[in-house]
Amino acid sequence: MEEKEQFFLEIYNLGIIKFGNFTLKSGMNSPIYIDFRPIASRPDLLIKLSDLLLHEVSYHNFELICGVPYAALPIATTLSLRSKIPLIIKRKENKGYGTERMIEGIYKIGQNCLIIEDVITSGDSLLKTIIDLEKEGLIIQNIMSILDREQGGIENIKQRGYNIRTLFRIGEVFKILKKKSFLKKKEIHMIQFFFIKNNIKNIQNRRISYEEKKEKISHPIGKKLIDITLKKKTNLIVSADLIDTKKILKLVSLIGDKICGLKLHVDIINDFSYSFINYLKNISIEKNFLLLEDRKLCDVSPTNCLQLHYGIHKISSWADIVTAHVLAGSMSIQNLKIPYNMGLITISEMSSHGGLSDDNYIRKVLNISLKNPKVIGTVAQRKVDDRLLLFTPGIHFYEKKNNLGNRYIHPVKAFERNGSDFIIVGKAIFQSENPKITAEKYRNAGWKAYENGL
Ligand code: 5BU
Repeated sequence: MEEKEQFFLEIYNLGIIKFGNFTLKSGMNSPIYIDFRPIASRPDLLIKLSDLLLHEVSYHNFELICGVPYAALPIATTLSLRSKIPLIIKRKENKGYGTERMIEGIYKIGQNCLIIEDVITSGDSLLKTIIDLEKEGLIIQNIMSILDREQGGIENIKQRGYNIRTLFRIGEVFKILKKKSFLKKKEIHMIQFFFIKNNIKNIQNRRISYEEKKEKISHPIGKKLIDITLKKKTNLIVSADLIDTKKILKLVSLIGDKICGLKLHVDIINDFSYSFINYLKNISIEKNFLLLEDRKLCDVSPTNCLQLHYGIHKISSWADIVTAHVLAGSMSIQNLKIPYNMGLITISEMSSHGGLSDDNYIRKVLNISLKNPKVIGTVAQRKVDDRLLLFTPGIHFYEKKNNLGNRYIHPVKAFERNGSDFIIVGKAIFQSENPKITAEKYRNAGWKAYENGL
C-alpha cells in the first residue's frame, strides 16, 4: 500500500485531478475531473504505473494488451514494453479510407487480450472497446483500470461477465490526499458534494423520474412536454415523414391519443398550406400533444432567425419545438427571437451510421445546450445531463444495423442504455399495416421501459 500511496501522491502533483465544473465524456456534469494524460510525459512514472498494474494481473492469462483510446494508450504501450507482451491499438473511429480497420497490430482470432482503462466512470467507452475487440474474435477475460470513480462502471462491466480490477478507488485516494493535507478546504467541499451526488445515484441506481426532470427543466415548453407525458402516460413522439397533408392528418387521427409529440419535416410536404397547419395545430391542442419541426437549423444566427420566422412555412408561428445543430457555435442559437413558449432541441449526436460527431464535439454541444435557456433538450445516443431532455430517434422493434444509413435500437435499449426520455418513431409506425395498433405497441414499450428504470 505504501508504494501505491507514494505513487498516487507523485501523480497527483502532476495535476491529474482538477476541481471545477466539468462535462464528462458521458455528458454528465462533475465537480471533479481526472486526467491521466500528463503521465505520458513522465517515463519514470509510466514505468512505475505499469509495474503496479502488472503486479495485479497474472502474466500468463493474456497474450495481447490493448488500451482504451486515447488516454490509456501510453500506459498500455509501457505495459507491453515491460512485459514483452504484444500491444494492439484500438481506434476510436475508423479512418474512413484504406482498410477501415478498428484494431491495428498483429493478432489472431482466439487470442486473449488484457484491456487497460485509465478512469472508469460508467464503463461505456470501455464497453465499446470490448465489443470491437470481440468482433475481431479476441477473448477478453481481464480488464485493469487505474482509477474507479465509483459511479457504477465496475459493476456495469462485472454484470456483463468480465473480470475487472482497479488499482485505485476514488474514495480511497481522497482519504490519502486528505490525510497528507494535499487538499484545500474548497476542494474538500467539492469532494463531499461529489460523493453526496454519487451516493444518491448509486443507492437509488435508477433514472430520474419525469416529475424530478420537470423540476430541473426551466423552459415552459419542456415542462409542458413532461406534463403531457405524465398525463397521457406516453413518451412517444411520432415522426410523420409524409409528403401529403391528407396522409399526415389521417395518421394523426389514428395516433393522436397515443403521442406526446408529432414531429414534422414541413419542407417535404407537397401541398403545405396554412389551413393545414391551423387544422393540425387545433388537433394538437385538442388531443394534447406538441408539434416539433425537425428543421435542423445549422447556419449563423441571423440566417437561422430568418429560416425560423419567414419563408413559406413561418415555423415560429406554429411549432412548439424546433431542432438545431450548433456546428456554427453557441452564438448560432442565440438571438433567434424565439417566442417564449417555443423550445429548441440541439443535435449532439445523430442516430445515423457513421455520424461525424465525436466525443469532443458532443461534449461541446452539451455544454452549449446547458448554457442556453431556450434549449429544452438534445438528441444523443448516450446518457446526458439530467437538466436536458433526451430525445432518441432511430427506434424500431427490429433493430436493423443499416437501414439507408440510420441505425435503429429497441425502445428498451433507448431507455436502459441511453437514459432516453422520449422515443421518436417514424416509418415503423406510419408504414405499418395498422398505425393505431403499432403506435400503441411503441407507446406501451416506451412507457414500460421508463417505469422499469425507476
Ligand atoms: P424513422 O422512420 O424512424 O427512421 O424516422 C426517424 C426520423 O427522425 C426522421 O424524420 C429523421 O429525419 C429523424 N432523425 C433521425 O432519424 N436521426 C437523428 O439523429 C435525428 C433525426 Br436528429
